[in-house]
Amino acid sequence: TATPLNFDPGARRDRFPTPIGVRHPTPFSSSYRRSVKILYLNGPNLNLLGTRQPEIYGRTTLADIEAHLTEVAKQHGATIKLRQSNHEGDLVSWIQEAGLAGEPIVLNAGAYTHTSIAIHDALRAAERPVVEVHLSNVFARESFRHHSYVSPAAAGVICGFGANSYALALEAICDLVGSRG
Ligand code: CA2
Repeated sequence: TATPLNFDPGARRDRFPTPIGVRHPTPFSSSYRRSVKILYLNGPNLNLLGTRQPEIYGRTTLADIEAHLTEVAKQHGATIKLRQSNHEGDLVSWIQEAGLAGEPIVLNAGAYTHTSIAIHDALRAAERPVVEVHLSNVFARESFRHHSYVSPAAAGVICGFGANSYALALEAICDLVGSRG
């Protein structure tokens, strides 16, 4: 029977030689599973969360969200890194870094969701699992929020559940990358 071209069981072993007498973990053994790092990226104005417009975005701050996600991620055998920037280029650079590091991405690009071809291109180039999140239900708001440049490059979208959208996205991305603790 033919071996798939992309299947190379010796590849890890060659790069990380196993000392004699030590059983090397295989993709099928429990000790092989490394903790997945999930990158949470947040776009413009999301640093204001919890301090302005609570009727739309709630009273939870980004720091509160980060603390909660850190705890929940542990139960999934994952870790999270949360970043926020008001600058489009920062988000593009962080997406590129995630691509190189092999990190899955949860992205709330804020208003750039509706405008940024640069973020769309970066997500496509990164070739990583992406879950798009929004605090508000963008489809129940102005029509200019109904189009997303992120969605076509994402596995799925979660919106409208306030801060809980971020926790639901953690479930979704862990499911996508097979991290179950
Ligand atoms: O609902 C979301 O998560 C949004 O991504 C939030 C963006 C908006 O442009 C998107 O259409 C939907 C706006 C983020 C602004 O965040 C603020 C938070 C608190 C106070 C003021 C702004």
